[in-house]
Amino acid sequence: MPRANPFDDPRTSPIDVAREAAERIRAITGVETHEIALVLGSGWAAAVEHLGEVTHEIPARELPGFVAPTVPGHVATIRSVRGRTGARILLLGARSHLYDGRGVRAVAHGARVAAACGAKAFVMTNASGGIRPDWKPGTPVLISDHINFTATSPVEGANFVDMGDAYSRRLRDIARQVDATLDEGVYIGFRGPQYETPAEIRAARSMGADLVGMSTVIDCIAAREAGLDVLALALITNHAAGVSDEPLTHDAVLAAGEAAEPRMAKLLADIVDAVAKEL
Ligand code: 8IG
Repeated sequence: MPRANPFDDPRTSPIDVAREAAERIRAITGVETHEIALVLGSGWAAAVEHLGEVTHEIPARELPGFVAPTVPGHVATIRSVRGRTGARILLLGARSHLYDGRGVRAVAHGARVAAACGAKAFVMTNASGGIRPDWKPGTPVLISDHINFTATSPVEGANFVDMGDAYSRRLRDIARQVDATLDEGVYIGFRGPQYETPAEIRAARSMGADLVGMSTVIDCIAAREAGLDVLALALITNHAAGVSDEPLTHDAVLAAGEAAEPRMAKLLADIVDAVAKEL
């Protein structure tokens, strides 16, 4: 039997669920404040080796609001890391996506737990499709802004969250101090899980999108609502539909991610160190 989803009851505040999870994390780790929270998407898992020392590893099912992920290549634990600079890093596995069908509250949970753990910076990574033809699979890209094309929001009630600096310019500048060659672009978030049609990608391009995926936008909005600074790094693992002739398969996406993983791991760990020094 799967565990009951606390978000199914509309009377339960998702902020309270996040606070409970954060209290459990504090009790288990003895760490009062995790300054940085980090979400590792597909292709980014190897970064753990470089970040520092993993001091605690908590199965997702032991924390309110988290469940094991449904997709191979996604991880199911929440880890506490003592970073190379001494900063405490909360590593959030068990990310939910809209296509998992657990609702928008489950998707927003990681950002809310990060905020409840005292984080100032919320660093997300993902694998994305490239709309710009010059971005070959294996290219890392900074997300500079997003188009939320999911037709939903994690914000509940009339809270008019400012999204003017959704992907912190300051944090992007810090990332570029680590790697000046990092390109940046506008991410469009679709619900999925089907990939887009070529017509949808042409529409996305004409709206101003440079890369496409099924994560990140909801988490970003929840993070901004909670007052976190957001940095998001995408690994381009495929050309989006119609950008090249190759068919789009999850296996090919995973393979491209794996091939780039050692490079991405070092890059991400260096960026996290640089962010930690500037907190
Ligand atoms: I990796 O081409 C990855 N994730 N929506 N489209 C969407 N999500 C993706 C894609 C893509 N590639």
